[in-house]
Order: sequence, then structure tokens, then C-alpha cells
Amino acid sequence: MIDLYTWTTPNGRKISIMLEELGLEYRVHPIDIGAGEQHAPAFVAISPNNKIPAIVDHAAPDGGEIALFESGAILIYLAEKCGQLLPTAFRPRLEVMQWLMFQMGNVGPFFGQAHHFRRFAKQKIPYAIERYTNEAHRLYGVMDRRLAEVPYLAGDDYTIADVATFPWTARHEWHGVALEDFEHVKRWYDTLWARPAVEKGYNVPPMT
Ligand SMILES: N[C@@H](CCC(=O)N[C@@H](CS)C(=O)NCC(=O)O)C(=O)O
Repeated sequence: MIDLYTWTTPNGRKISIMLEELGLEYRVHPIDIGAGEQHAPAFVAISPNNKIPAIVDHAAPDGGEIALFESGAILIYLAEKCGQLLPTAFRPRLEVMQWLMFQMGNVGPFFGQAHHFRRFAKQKIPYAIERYTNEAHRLYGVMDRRLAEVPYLAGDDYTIADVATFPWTARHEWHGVALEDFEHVKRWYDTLWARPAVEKGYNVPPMT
């Protein structure tokens, strides 16, 4: 059994989608980050950066219990635990790693800033809105060129690089991007939505 600490945000949804893909049993613990629950000492003991997602796996491959934070690390852990969605061969594995790191270092942080300045900041700062909206468009261009060549971000197969990136693109309206302007991303996006595990995992925890 895996305990999943999560909220209705892209980083949280990566892990519920992954758990659904793998068919692992998990218990959901909603951490309401709008209400400050990420700062509770019991949660910080599991996730020292006080952010969701985090997991506790009570049956780690070494026989012990393991707590993990950082969505990229959690995806790699779950993929390795189950031997799925992350190839072991040298070059295919590196393809996945580079597109996963592209998500972790670019897509997540820059789309997140775009959401903050476009939707949540009380003061609307044109410079910040333009900077992060432009960067979001540039990143869709990178993905579109890649997906013009291959069906999935890391190549021929669906991997954790796709699992990590999908929930961010599902918020395309929030970062001011029209998917129709990026036809290859749109094709990939529609393919992923058609996966039952993606649809199920995306709705964890349910919106209230
Ligand atoms: N790099 C981290 C980022 C996690 C993250 O930013 N989580 C957000 C929600 S999507 C959060 O918990 N924010 C609460 C806060 O910053 O106080 C990951 O990928 O796990």
C-alpha cells in the first residue's frame, strides 16, 4: 500500500496518473495547499520542502518503508519498482531522463509562474505576465517540434516523461496557450486523454 499526499494541481496529478497506470493500491491524503496544510509538521516530516506530491511506500523493493518527495524522483521510483514506463536500455533511458528533466526544470516552473502572474497575483504586472506567457509558448514550440518527429516525448513509447508533462499541458488555458496552434502537442494531448488511467488519475483528489 502506498500513501499519496497530493492536491488538485499538475505536480500532484502526475503521481495519481502514474499509480493508476501501474495499477498500484494507494490511499489519498489531500493536502489543501490553499489552506496551508503543507506546512503542518507531520507533512513536512515526509516532504521537507513543504510541497506536494509526496508518497510513503510501505512495501519498498528493499523490504522497508520509504518516504519520497519531488515528483520526478517519485516517478522514477515507481517506474523502477514496477519495471514500467522507464526503459532500462542505456540510450532509451537517457531519452526519458532528458525529457523528464525538461519537464521538471522548464515546463513545471515556467508554466507555474505564468499561472501565478496571470491568475493569482493581486497586482497584474505586464512584464511578468509577458515574460512567462512567452516562455510557455516557446516551450510548446520545443514540444511541438519533438512531437512532429516521434509519437511520445521520449520516442516511440509512452513513458514517465509523458506522465510528468501531461497535467501541465492540461492547464494550457491558464498559461494563455491555444493548443490548436501546436498541432503535434494537440495530437499527443488527445492520445493521452484517451488513456483510462490518465482520466482516472487526473481526477485525484476529486475537485470539491
Ligand atoms: N519540484 C516539485 C514542485 C512541487 C510543487 O511546486 N508543488 C506545489 C503544488 S503543484 C505545492 O505544493 N505548493 C505549495 C507551496 O509552495 O507552499 C515537484 O515536482 O514535486
